[in-house]
Amino acid sequence: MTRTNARAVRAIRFGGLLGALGVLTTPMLAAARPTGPSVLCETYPDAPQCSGSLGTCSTCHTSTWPPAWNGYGLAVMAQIGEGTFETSLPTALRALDAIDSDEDGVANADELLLGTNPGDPGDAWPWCAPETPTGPVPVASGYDFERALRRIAITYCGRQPTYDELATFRAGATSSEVQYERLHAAVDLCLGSPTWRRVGLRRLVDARIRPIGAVGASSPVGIVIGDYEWDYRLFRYVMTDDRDVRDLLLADYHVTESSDGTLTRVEGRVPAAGPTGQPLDPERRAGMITTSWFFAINTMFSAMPRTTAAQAYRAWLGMDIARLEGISPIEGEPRDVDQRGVTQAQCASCHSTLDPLSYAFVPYEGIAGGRTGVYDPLRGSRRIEGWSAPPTYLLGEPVTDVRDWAEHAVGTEAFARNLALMMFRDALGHEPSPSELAELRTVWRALERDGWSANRLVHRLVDTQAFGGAR
Ligand SMILES: [Ca+2]
Ligand SMILES: [Ca+2]
Repeated sequence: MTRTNARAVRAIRFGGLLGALGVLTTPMLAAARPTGPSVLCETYPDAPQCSGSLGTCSTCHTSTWPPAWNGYGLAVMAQIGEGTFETSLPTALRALDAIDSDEDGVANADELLLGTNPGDPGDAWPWCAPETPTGPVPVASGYDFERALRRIAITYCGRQPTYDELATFRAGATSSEVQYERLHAAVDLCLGSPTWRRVGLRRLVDARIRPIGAVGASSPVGIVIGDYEWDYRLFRYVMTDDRDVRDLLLADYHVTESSDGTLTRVEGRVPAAGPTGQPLDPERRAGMITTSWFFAINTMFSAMPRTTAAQAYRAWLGMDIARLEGISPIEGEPRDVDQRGVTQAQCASCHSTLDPLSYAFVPYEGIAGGRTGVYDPLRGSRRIEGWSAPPTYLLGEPVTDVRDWAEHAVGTEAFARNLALMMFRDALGHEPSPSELAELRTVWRALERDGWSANRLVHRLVDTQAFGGAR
């Protein structure tokens, strides 16, 4: 902390909250702290926002530039004592555990551990507030097998169960063991159905691939920037038949489809006259984050592929830097390699994470006709003056290239959490509540033990109270 900031912080501490308000609105004296979320997570390792993720600046901030704090953030700043921000923050946080800074009826520490925002009165779980009568708390009171069966049929078979199916399910099912076996047989049946393999999985990944029909391979106006069907086929292939889901980021192959829907792996490059092929050598490939469509739609014409790295981080690790998630600043960054002014305070808090996350993607072409998505080690020096290929970092770890980026990524809890959340939202249509998230944690933590199979993940999801609990 600079001497100026230390003075500001002392002024806040001794001046109380109203005094703090005056000081904090002076940008010269106070700034958003990108290290805040990681220190908060070290202090509250069991907070849901810290499990398989890095926390978010919005716990304390309403804005990082100009820096603005919510009521909780202001209270925290008022508690900061001597020493650096990082060393005094844990004590400051703990001092406010029993306080209800946003006056929504739930104490700060309880909010952090339940996954709601202690600085936002509109964000609280109603059953946590004391004015709410105890119960009905969403706690297990049994499991409704028929309810789960209906959800399985709709989510994975794309339809309601038929009268005959329900009758068969009920017939002679005198024990929960029998119902359990029948339920999981239905899961296997639906996950193997053409509806799930061809339609459901496409829907599941739409937001991550971001197809744009107007410029896809079947462009009605003849402007083609890439063919996202490669992306859909790869996703569907990896997510079926108990394959290793880490191939979402590690696949060095492509996938074709026959007319009967059979997906087949193909090796090497896929040549094409325009941008519809896959031009990368296998050693430059990293699954969904190195398809030619991925570079076309994200890098586009930019020299510095910040959007590309941000999308890889958001889509496959579940952290959205634009929403101040996954901030993991690197010392000396951003160095502003392309003179975009990202070292200015309003940009630096995100770009100290984003820029070093992006450098490894620089050698991959964006939209460039027949060269779309090619790997060109000289691209950086061609496109960025004074390019020196600075080191790339993912979650604070140095990585050598995009392949290494992907290998680090699939080893993080964030990768497994993101997959489990993707399946949860698809099946239940909402974000997990605190108790559901706690349950879901056991689902994603079993992924490695289950051989990294998406189908096994669905079976575990079906077993949760969130999926089939009686309500
Ligand atoms: Ca509160
Ligand atoms: Ca709250």
